[in-house]
Amino acid sequence: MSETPISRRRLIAGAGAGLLLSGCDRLNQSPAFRSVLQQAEGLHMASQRLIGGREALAREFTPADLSASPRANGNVTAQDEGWRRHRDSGFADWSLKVFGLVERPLALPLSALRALEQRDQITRLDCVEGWSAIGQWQGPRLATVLDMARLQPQARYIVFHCADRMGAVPYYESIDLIDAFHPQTILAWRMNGAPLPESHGAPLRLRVERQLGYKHAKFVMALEARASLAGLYGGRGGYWEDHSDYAWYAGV
Ligand SMILES: Nc1nc2c(c(=O)[nH]1)N[C@H]1C(S)=C(S)[C@@H](COP(=O)(O)O)O[C@H]1N2
Ligand SMILES: [Mo]
Repeated sequence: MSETPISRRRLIAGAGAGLLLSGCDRLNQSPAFRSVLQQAEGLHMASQRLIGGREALAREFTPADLSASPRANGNVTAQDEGWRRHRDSGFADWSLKVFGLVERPLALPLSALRALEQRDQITRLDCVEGWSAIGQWQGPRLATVLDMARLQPQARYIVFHCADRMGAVPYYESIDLIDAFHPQTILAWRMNGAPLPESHGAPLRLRVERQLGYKHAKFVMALEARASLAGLYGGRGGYWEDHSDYAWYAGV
């Protein structure tokens, strides 16, 4: 009986395979991530995740910690004409598109997103400009939606296409599969107990709790699974990454 922990420690110390066996059980439950793990790059990402702690959870707060008047930053409305029509009809016929390297492209109305298993979390957004805000966010895990769409094995990044523009250029962002399958990464349609307000990215925004504010794409219209960020606008994976010195990976 007392031998089990020792042999487990030996296994972990002994080999990368041991690390995978001991540490990846939760991620392994996702069929999409399993197909990634079957490849060399997937193995590399998995060890990075264990060493760098990217699977660690962001701090969650209590209702007493909620910001009294949460700031809205960047664009507080969207210019896309389709989005404007949907806003004017309460997003009743709006749907989230899922396309790219998926077996099953999807168009999910808000009712479908609301019917999925939900996460409800009180978390803090840290903006690179030096302020932060604590809010309550609800929505399905991004992982749930990606598993419905079934990622193809070449998929490495999830890109978020937004309805707002910076000048002539739409806002866009991207994350890798470690953050995409992180348990706190959600597609939030509800903030502080009410439908997501326009200024915070109605009808749907990304919450990627281990990264800075500019990664939390608002006004999300579509998700695209890609093998590479090359060929996506400037190739650096996000609007600010392409137009400033902001890093693509912005861990907090
Ligand atoms: N589509 C879109 N998403 C965006 C932005 C934006 O201008 N457009 N601004 C980003 C920045 S810099 C921050 S700090 C957060 C602000 O989120 P909030 O408005 O809910 O506070 O949204 C991020 N997501
Ligand atoms: Mo920001």
